[in-house]
Amino acid sequence: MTLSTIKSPEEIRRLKNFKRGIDFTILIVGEEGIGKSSFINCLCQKTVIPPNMDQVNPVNASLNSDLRIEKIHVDIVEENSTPISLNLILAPGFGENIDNSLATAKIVKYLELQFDLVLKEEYKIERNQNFKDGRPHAALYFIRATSKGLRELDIEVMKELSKRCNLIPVIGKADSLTSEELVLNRRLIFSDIKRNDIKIYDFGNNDTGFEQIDELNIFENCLPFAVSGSYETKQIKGSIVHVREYPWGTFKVEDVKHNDFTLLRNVLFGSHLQELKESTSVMIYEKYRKAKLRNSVPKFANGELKIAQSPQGYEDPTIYSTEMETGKSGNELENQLKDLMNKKKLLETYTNEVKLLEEKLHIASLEG
Ligand SMILES: Nc1nc2c(ncn2[C@@H]2O[C@H](COP(=O)(O)OP(=O)(O)OP(=O)(O)O)[C@@H](O)[C@H]2O)c(=O)[nH]1
Ligand SMILES: [Mg+2]
Repeated sequence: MTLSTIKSPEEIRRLKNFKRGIDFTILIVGEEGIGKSSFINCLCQKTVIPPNMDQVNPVNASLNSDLRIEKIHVDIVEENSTPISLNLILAPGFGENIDNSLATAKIVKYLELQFDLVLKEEYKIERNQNFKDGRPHAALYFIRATSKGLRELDIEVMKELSKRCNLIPVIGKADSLTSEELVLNRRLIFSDIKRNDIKIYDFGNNDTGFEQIDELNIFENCLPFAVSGSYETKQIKGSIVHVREYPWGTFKVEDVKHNDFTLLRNVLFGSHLQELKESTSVMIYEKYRKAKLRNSVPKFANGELKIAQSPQGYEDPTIYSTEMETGKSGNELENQLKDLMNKKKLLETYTNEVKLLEEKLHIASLEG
């Protein structure tokens, strides 16, 4: 091997990353017909969900009722960039009932289950090499622009999502709004978000390189992102773009002057990808883990071993049920603690014996 054939560390790192790809998971929630599938199609730059099809095959459908959780895997491979192994989590059936509180609860249950599975994995001595981390790194919530701000359902689900995900609010079908209507809707939705104390993802709290070009206030003016999607493509100036044709002209999905689609895509797949992943494991999951352990770590009350059943701050214990609490892991933890207490008692006995011997020695030395 000659010196010229040895790759630089940076090159090796890049090649390794390229081979492995970056895992990224997005949860997409929104009422029926708001443009989710069309948006996903543009986001992935390929037909992921065929047009006029409600959804693709329910792979790994985990909840069987009006609201289902479906997962789609897509490899995003683009020239000169690390491939993204993208997992999309969809919730078809959301918002279609009169009482949608159950739908929100089901999404919450699914998200908490993903946290619990990670927590359970962390507890293991022998980790599962093929464990798939299902925690979404971003949750896109599609809002219908009604010129009245958020609806009760939007508030309810956004509140719950924001506790468990990096929530990014999105206004769907942006092309159907005039610029004045968009400004009004953005203002109303944003003030409802603030008034209801919904914690959306904080774009200002990161080092993404955006500061250098003073584009941070882009996010302030663009929240919620107003996006459009389409299945129709057209060749314009040598490149294929997604379009929506109107009598007044052609609306181009990828055109930054027409809507925020490209900005949002860049945020998800570029500028904020790592930050969204870090924030998920360092902030969101950590908060959940602490709350969960604080309540499930065995406590001794009157000499009795007790294990609390539901995590504080993550309400609704009725929908909360995991193996961690009910099954093997709880018992394992209990046994470990009993073992620890026995050892502690033994240590106390030895310490007392040593103390006694020391005292005897001291007395003997005085007498002698
Ligand atoms: N004007 C406009 N129409 C859109 C846009 N995106 C989708 N549509 C249309 O809205 C209808 C529903 O679009 P979908 O993308 O299937 O919406 P969806 O949210 O996936 O719908 P469900 O899967 O049924 O919940 C279709 O007729 C689309 O052509 C958009 O950005 N602007
Ligand atoms: Mg759809």
